[in-house]
Amino acid sequence: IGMKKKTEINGPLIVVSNRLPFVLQRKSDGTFVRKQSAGGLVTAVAPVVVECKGLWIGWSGTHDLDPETAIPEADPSDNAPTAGLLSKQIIPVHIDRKEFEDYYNGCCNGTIWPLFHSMPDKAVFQAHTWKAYCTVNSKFAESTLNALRSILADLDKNGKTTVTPVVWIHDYQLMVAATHIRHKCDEENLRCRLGFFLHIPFPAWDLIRLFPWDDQILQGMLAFDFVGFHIEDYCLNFIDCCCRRLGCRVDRNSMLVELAGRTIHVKALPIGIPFERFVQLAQTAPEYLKDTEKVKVIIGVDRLDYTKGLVHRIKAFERLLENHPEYLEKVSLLQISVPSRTDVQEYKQLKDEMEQLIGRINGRFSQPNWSPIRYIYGCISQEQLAALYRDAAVALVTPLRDGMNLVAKEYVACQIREPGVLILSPFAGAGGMMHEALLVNPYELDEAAKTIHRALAMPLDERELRMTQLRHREHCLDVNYWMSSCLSAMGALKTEDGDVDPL
Ligand code: GDG
Repeated sequence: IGMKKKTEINGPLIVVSNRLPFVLQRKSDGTFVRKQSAGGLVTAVAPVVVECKGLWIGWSGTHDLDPETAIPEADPSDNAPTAGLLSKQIIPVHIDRKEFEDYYNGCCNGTIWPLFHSMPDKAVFQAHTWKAYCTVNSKFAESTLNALRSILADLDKNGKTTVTPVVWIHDYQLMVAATHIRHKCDEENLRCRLGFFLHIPFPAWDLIRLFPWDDQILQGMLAFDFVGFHIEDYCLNFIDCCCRRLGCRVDRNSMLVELAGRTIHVKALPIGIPFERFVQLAQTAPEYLKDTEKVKVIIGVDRLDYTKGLVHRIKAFERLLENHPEYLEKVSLLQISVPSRTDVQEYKQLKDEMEQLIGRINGRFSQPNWSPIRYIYGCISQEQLAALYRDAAVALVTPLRDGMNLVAKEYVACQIREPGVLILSPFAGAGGMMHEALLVNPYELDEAAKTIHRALAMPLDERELRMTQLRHREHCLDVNYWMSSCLSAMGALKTEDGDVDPL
């Protein structure tokens, strides 16, 4: 442990993401307050933006915000990681309701999300939503350019003419924003380094080619200087697409792509979690599972999303109960499903399907004082989440496809008492690195049921051995490590302290 690189930044950083690191909520008197988001990404990135006096550009989470309205400062009692961000460091992008509907529910979540998760049958291709996607990306680009112009004017005024600002754009909502930024930077001779990180998978060429505007996506991504993905497979898919669709010269070993005389650097940077924060929460959180003595709890925690393999998971658990009646009244599955993208049709259908399926299984197996499945449709506090991770005997993390998956990592971080077992899908990015988990193909229901049985019956020494290794890796490769690796890859770090690569 102790592999953290020093994150001393060599210039201003502009972070751009679909959403700001907090959402704005209107109070009854008409003014707005910040409502914090607890994600690991925000926890890692916000302090760096605070430290380098950088900026964060994103949508505010509301269509009601008037462009003239000032962003509220943090409440003095606020101790969230974003509290240090002054209102002048926050730049909201205004998107009207209809445009947002086409851009976000339409193109981002109705087209790109399913396609990039290799589920093309769920993808809807429509010219007008793609148009909205491009328009909104240009809006983000315009805000970024305005910020960049004023940062550069400031730097130049203070004689810091060699300092180059870094623009770091996140995720699949903003894959073509750099096209416009690059064009204007060339035209106006603005210096900046453009970096991008994709949080979801990048699929193979035979899926990307289904997208009618695939060339524009690839060109958009190649307008960056640096493009990061969670794992090497996604990097290689991307490089392959650039080669086949655009005829770029590529170097797969060094992960370089050439376009119009520029060289784009591609790199795998697997995201981690705030490991120590989860350990701390697990140490202090009270017990919520009163009956852990009698009933072993298997936990599942996911956004309610068809990529997460929830229906397959519930069916595998049913198969376990069919094949192993000895678990009746001894084991229960606690599934927490966070409402997500509730305006999109596929998500409404999934909600109904889950409720029916769980109702049927509970009806089939329940006893007066025991039910096989406890289902929460909602969000719980991070403290409660940590306690549940800590006390669950097994975690089922079985997505059909997932960029990385943080739940697998959070579960092992919280395993500070008698170790449990992580069951993980090889189709999550995390599956390629967390070798000591029990890996199972979620589509194979019998195998999945057998794997749950194996986890429940695993001897303590084997559980300890596996969990120790898993926890060690996640502690080393935590979100701070990821953050400094990204900054370093984008050339934004002042010092590299020569740390050994823990892999
Ligand atoms: C995307 C990619 C990639 C969940 N329920 C509750 C709750 N959560 C938190 C978890 C975890 C996060 O939500 C979910 O993260 P995942 O990584 O599992 O999934 P996505 O939302 O799909 O994230 C994914 C990630 O980006 C990062 O790059 O790993 O592959 O799809 O942190 O803890 N948090 C609280 N209550 C809940 O009920 N407080």
